[in-house]
Amino acid sequence: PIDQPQRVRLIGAPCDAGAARAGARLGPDALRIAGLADALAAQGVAVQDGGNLRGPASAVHRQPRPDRSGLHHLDACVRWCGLVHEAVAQALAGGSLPLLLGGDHHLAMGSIPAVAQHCARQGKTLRVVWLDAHADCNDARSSPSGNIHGMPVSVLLGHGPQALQALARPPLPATALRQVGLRSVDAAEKARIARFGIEAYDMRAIDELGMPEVMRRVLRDVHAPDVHLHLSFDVDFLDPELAPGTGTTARGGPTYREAQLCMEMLADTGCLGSMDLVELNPVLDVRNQTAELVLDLLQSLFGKSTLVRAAS
Ligand code: 6HN
Ligand code: MN
Ligand code: MN
Ligand code: MN
Repeated sequence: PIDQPQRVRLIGAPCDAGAARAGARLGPDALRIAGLADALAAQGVAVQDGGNLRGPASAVHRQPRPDRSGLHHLDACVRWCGLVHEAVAQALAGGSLPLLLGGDHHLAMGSIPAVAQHCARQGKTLRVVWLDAHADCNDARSSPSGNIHGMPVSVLLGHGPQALQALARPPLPATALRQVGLRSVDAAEKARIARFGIEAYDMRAIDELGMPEVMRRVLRDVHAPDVHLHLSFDVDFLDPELAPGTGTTARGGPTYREAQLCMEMLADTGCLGSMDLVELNPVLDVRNQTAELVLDLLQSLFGKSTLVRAAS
């Protein structure tokens, strides 16, 4: 129940320098072609498309080994994060909800610190909900791949590779972060989640507790008006049978309804203030179905409901 239409600014970041394979750079346009602006407008959102950021080009072929830093495409990732940080900060300062269209998940090291700085200025409490099959909690040493999209959570909490630390100021307290949907976690990440004290819900938790209880726990302290909710949505959170268009799929993800309910419960908080929509890879998709599914979910996130609901 808001009287002014919510203003959303689309920020395209066509970059896959942090990913395992090329193609996520096409994500922003696949979402536009699927009808992103219209889908949001149908929910009464005032959409402003800021177009795509222009950053360093990524190579199509992977270098055989990470550079001497142990990280693939480090310089490109750092530069992209800087561009994203600036664009997100500007959108927030202008009173819009920045919707970052990735691009791969390393870009969250650009968006989330900008959001954290905004929250600090506004005296708001930041809560980050991270929907992902993966924990994204490696550092250069523990990473099995050297791919930077597997590292943003470590960096955001102040523990990642030195070369990326400057991006994440201020570091988030672990209590600000909640992860949901995990099912592909490296051994070192598993240890780190426990050590950092990250509140994480894997697929077993969703199976045992059910999505409603998981989301009630995740959102227990997410209440308007003093909380800013940032959603970091990795498309591989979804089950790959529903959402094949992403680079690092993991089977056994949430069902269609579980994913919808998750969006509906996030919407009910009224706290959503910014979002990353990342890891859509149209090269791997079938007839843009993953982009279309994501729009369906976004409509729920922006308030679509089947029936009129009593205020809770
Ligand atoms: N993502 N844990 C694996 C790695 O290479 O570090 C996979 C990371 C996937 C990251 O999907 O955003
Ligand atoms: Mn991710
Ligand atoms: Mn800043
Ligand atoms: Mn992932």
